Amino acid sequence: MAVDILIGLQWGDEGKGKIVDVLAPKYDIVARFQGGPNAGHTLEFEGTKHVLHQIPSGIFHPHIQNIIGNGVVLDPVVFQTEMEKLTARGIDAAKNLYISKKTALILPSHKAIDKASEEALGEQKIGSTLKGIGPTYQDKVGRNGLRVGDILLPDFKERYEAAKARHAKIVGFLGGKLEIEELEKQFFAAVDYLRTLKLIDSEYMINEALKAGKKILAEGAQGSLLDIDFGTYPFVTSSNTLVAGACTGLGVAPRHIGEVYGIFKAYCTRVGSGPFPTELLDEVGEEIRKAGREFGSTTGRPRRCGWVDLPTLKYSIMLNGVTQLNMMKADVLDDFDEIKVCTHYKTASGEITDKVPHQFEAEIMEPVYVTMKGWKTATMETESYNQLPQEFLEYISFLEKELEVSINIVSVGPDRKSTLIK
Ligand code: 2SA
Ligand code: MG
Repeated sequence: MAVDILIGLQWGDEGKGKIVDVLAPKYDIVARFQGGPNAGHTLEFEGTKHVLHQIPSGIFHPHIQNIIGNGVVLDPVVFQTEMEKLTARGIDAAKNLYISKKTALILPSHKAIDKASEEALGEQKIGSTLKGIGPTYQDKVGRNGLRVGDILLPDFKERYEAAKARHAKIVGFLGGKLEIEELEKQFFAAVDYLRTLKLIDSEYMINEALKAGKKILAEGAQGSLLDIDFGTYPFVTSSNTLVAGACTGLGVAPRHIGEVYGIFKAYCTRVGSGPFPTELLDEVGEEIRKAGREFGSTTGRPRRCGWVDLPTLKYSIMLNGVTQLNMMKADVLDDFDEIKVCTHYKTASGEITDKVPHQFEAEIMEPVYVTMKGWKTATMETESYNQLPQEFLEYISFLEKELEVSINIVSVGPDRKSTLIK
């Protein structure tokens, strides 16, 4: 048996939450392997919208066990709030949730460092969600971090105080001040709550499940272009968002990786700073933002919008070994006369390439577009893949030919039922 993985191929917000929700019934376990409360996975069904930040999207299915893996960074306060929201909706989340003892803990002082470092960067800021992601991963890699399992130790409070004292110095160095009394109260209350849950060595759970023939889905957060190694550095998040991250973030050997679902939007968005070659700063971009309701589901920030970008998509497909593609939010393009597809970039020296450069800005890459005819038809009510308008099917075929991977699912609306399978 294998672990299938679902990965965002752009800068996040591709609609991963929706696809996990659609695929989930086939799986016994859904696991998160990286990222933390910076993620916002939106699911809509039965007329209600649900946003998950840290809890795997399998939680809405009572037969699925959900794992927060060791590669994740967990904020106990955000987590508790999320759990309470689920309980209020009648979901017994605690019953089906397992958290790795090796998961990194986000402390209130990590959030203070995040804020102080962004302020210190000024114009050069990353556009972080300020959830403490970067500083928590820094502590993990720097071998200073606290982990979920530590809350079970008798000296947890002392460990916490030592970390906080160190963080106070960092915040001071960055020109800020550590003022977290209120947040600390919430933190310790949430840690008490966390202690009541199933804290386990989840690498055993997953590998035993594999042996027993269970089906596992790993749910990526953010997107491939925000990967710490291969993304648009330094405008990235602090984890490996690629398939490889699922191996280290869950304790799964590479030979157990099965299907890789690559999720992308029929256009492209980015939230936060950094290069975005196909960004539309005109009314077309504005139209996409409006039609696609493109606002950050964690921070509410307006997302930058642009046309689909094939060189970066090819890059993500290559790095992840994508076996099938899922194209999301295609209905957002319903009203456009023309739809553009960036197939290549033009460099400062006039060279045409479909390779992603080391640094976009330094190499002054301009998008080269192919223009396609829009379908100008409302697609949300479409009942099957083959009933999609002709121009829509041509758009799909063009992308499939360029990307050399089949587009097996097309989504034409936020609801579970607006999902067309080839
Ligand atoms: P961070 O918070 O330090 O990891 O931010 C670093 C960069 O990664 C981007 N990032 C994201 N991009 C898209 N979606 C994300 N999740 C939320 C959403 C974001 C929101 O679902 O909409 O609500 O604003 C996400 N999380 C991190 C971030 O913008 C920085 O560029
Ligand atoms: Mg999101």
